[in-house]
Amino acid sequence: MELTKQQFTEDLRKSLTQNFAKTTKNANDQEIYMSLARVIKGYYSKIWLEDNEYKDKTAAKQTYYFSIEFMPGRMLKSNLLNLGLLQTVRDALADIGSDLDKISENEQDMAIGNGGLGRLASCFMDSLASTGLPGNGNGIRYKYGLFKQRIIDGYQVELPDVWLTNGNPWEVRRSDKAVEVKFGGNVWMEEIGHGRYTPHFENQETILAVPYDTAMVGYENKTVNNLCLWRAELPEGSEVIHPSLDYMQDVDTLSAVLYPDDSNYSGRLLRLKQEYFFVSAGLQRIVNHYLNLGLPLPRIPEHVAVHINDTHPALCIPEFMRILIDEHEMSWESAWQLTVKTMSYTNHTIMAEAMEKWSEEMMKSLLPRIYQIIVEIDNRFAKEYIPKVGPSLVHNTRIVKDGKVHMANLSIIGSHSTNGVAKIHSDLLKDVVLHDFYIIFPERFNNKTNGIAERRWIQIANEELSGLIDETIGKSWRKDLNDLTVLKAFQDNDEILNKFEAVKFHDKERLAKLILEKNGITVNPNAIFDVQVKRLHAYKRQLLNLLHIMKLYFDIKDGNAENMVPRVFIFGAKAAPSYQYAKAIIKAINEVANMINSDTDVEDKLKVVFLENYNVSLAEQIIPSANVGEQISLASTEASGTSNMKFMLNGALTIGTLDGANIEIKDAVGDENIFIFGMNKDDVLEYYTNGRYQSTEIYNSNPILKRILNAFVDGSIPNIENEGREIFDSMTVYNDEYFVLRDFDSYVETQKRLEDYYRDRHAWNKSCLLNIANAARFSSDRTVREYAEQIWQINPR
Ligand code: GPV
Repeated sequence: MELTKQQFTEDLRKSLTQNFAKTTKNANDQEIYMSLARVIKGYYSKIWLEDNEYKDKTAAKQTYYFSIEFMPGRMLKSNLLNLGLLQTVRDALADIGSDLDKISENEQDMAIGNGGLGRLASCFMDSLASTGLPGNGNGIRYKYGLFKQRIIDGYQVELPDVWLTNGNPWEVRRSDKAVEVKFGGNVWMEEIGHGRYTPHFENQETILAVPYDTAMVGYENKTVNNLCLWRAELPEGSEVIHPSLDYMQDVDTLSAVLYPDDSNYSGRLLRLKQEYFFVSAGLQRIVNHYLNLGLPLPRIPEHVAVHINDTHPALCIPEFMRILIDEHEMSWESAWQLTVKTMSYTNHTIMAEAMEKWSEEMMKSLLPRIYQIIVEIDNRFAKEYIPKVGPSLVHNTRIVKDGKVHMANLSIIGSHSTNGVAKIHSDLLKDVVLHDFYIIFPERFNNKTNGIAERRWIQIANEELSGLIDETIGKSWRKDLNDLTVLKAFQDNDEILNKFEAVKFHDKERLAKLILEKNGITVNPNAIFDVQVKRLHAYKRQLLNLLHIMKLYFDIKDGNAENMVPRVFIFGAKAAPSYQYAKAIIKAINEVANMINSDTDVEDKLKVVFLENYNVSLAEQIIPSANVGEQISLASTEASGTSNMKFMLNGALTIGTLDGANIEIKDAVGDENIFIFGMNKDDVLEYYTNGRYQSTEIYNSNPILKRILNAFVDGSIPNIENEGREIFDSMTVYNDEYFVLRDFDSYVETQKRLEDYYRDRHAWNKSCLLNIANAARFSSDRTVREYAEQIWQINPR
């Protein structure tokens, strides 16, 4: 939008006076942040209103992306960038003696997600709006987001994330759009003539769902979509005359906390309640809005697409059926057709421990009517498909069996599209994990490789690199990332390559400063910055990284590291609070770090840094300064990964396995510009089928590994008596579930090759440039366009 510095400064002054009775002279940064946010909200609200009117007028089809997690991070700079005001506001603030970056730090990260899945949802929100696609989010407004992590004595300690205390200036509470969601009680069917039945209910618990809307502002266009987050409240009025304390507490806890488990199924009643809560509220709002436009219900799939982000919102399927059948007297057959047409589903993992399977008992008592509908869906599925494909395939794919409701099965059977999040992952779904479904519904399966919102991950996170790209190839890449390919023309231009190297060096200096402030460790910006940032999981193999660090440490101690290129290993990772093993790894990383960083033999050849409380805004500081991104999951376990794409876009080289999107990154950049090691998925599957892996054989025959692993239990690494034993046993007694020892040698060799390559500044810088130049296909703009065309059938404005 058009705005002068003067106009903006005037608006900010007004806002400060109106909201805080302050001036630009005596306001503190928090007050400036709040006032500034309100001014910005004022700017985009006109566009928001206008786009809502446009959407209603045209009734064009819209997508509703249901996700139990979102991770937008900070909104201030993102909104400024997308409105085209970043520079104007930065300059205007500087004029009044303020600094936008400092002001921005007063915004609490909106961290209502765990990791990749939640961040993907937010990248999609940005990309939907920025490509002009009508697509909205639907989720939960958790009072407490993902816990804050402190490291105390090397241990992870969790603190509550109280992000709403100062208020959230971006959200709009819409009490007029509140709906009721009902739980428990008894349900029975009564005949209403002509063989039709209708459900009757008693003793249900009613909870009020109130939506809080947040504008998702598109990049320099007219689109503003909505992120709708639901809060549980006590319904006012007649139904509940004397609410019991228990009931009031129930209501309060429902939307209080995000479950802190990533890629892990918890099975708790409250979680099921959360799932139904935001699903029911979201669908009610959608149907109400649709009917208010005067459109006929049987045509709803022409106007509405509902996306189920992993199985957490899978109850969309029976709930949509309930609304159509019970509330709008539609026949089962018609309702089912509409449901399958409206729904689509993304699977984000093949790991068994993440698969949601709710106990029938729990489902029946918490959601009696929904349970009935699920059983009916299941019976009809069996009846229809046993004659077509035989009893054994149907048994394998049934929704209700062994006393459990299988949510992935429900999602596939009740939707028209099931996609994985990278080629290898989608292939594994078709060929292995969901093979039986693939035989029954081959046309439903497809791939949508993940992507990232380049606006946040380069334009905001790396302004200096963005500026250099502008200078080199012009600014058009900011609108269309494909234009980055123009950079290829400069791959042998040393003058340009040196400029890119200089920017990376500045980024590293900035991170070095942060590391000194936060951890008190001095790191050398000339060292290789080697970064692994992601949730802590055994399958992601942070331990493999740590074992290699120990190898380098012993090399130094043995005097075998004369010519070693100095390295700084940087970690950021949260462990689920109840995930013992992951917490043991965090402790081990921190103790190894202390040991190495305080050893005077090491000098600045090797440093290890664990940055606490990894989150979106910390990622924005870390990723630009990486030389190397670690993507070292066991092949076949990481569905896609998305930090791999962020590193690439910021000119870091990947060291990784043939897993997830690493494979497509390799295809995009070519073998010379990525460091691949370890087993591939077929090697892994082969071990699974022949069952012949013996980690102790490797332990006993590899003296380097033996020495490293022994250091975990013989006191060489101090202060990890219990954790060291747990890790040692996992590698030996428990047979190394994720083949860390099996891939160790290959990893070490590849790290060595990487180090040698780094010495060749021209070759290295060229590879970095080629990573940036080929990053466009990992833009989430590309991803959402594919969803829009191939799954949702929605069009850009
Ligand atoms: I399931 N993922 C996640 O962050 N949380 C989950 O509960 C589940 C999956 C992740 C995958 O692990 C990543 O490989 C993937 O890139 C990401 O989802 C987005 O698709």
